Amino acid sequence: MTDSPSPYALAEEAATRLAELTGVPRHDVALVLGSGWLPAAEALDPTGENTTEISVTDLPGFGASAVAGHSGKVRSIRLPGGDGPDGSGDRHLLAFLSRTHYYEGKGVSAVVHGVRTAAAAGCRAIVLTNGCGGLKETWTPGTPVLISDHINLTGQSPIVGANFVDLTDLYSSRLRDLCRAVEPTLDEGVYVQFTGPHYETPAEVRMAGILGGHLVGMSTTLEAIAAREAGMEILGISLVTNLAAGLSGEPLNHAEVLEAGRAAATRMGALLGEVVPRI
Ligand code: 8IG
Repeated sequence: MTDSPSPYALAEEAATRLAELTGVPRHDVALVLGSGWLPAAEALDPTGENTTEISVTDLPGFGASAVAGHSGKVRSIRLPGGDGPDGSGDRHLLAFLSRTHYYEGKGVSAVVHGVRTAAAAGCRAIVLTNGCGGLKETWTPGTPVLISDHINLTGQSPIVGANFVDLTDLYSSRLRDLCRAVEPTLDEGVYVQFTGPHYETPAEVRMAGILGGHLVGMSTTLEAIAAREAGMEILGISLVTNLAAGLSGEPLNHAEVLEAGRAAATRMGALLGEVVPRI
């Protein structure tokens, strides 16, 4: 039997195939869309004329999604504004329309394969978005919050081997400042990743608060660690779609998540449309 390629080598293979399928030799910025974010992402290229879409399953290392209705598409989008900061021609965004979650049980390397593929494709920065629960009563459903730091409660790391990666300023203060230059009222908070797929108990939400958390969700932290390992600059934006369990007196349901995303799409689309080309 031959050894399977390392996760890093597999990402190189995926990036090579991505360049062939999109005709874009290198990408500059990556975007991962969380729950409720798809409508906002449409604002990055409303006509679709600057977009090429492929299925992730056409790239090495991406399995078919277990979640019905999760299309598993990735878009290559030529960014407006022509030359990048260094005057080197058109810049391209690599947008993953969905992600692999830890709770799918495919392992941590599957969770971060998109991030590593983006790095291998040339991306120097990544925007990680998610839908999550909020611990502050003032964050009504549909409120975007910048991630300032995280607490990873999965007990896992995506890093293979003795690579002691520094996570200071993991969520770039430069990119958070860039967002606030566009939208000065943006709040920020510490994101706590639980494994899911169940939501938290009210006691777990209180624990997250005692630990210093403000946002609770089921993604993002492992991806951020892999992105930092790969040398990328990271922007994390949470869309608070619900008050965390026990804070509203109502049970949580997935429908309100999707509805909050739809309601906030215009605001989030404007934010992404302003921020992404400036990264
Ligand atoms: I959307 O309240 C969404 N995702 N863990 N808790 C967790 N994940 C979430 C929540 C939430 N809302």
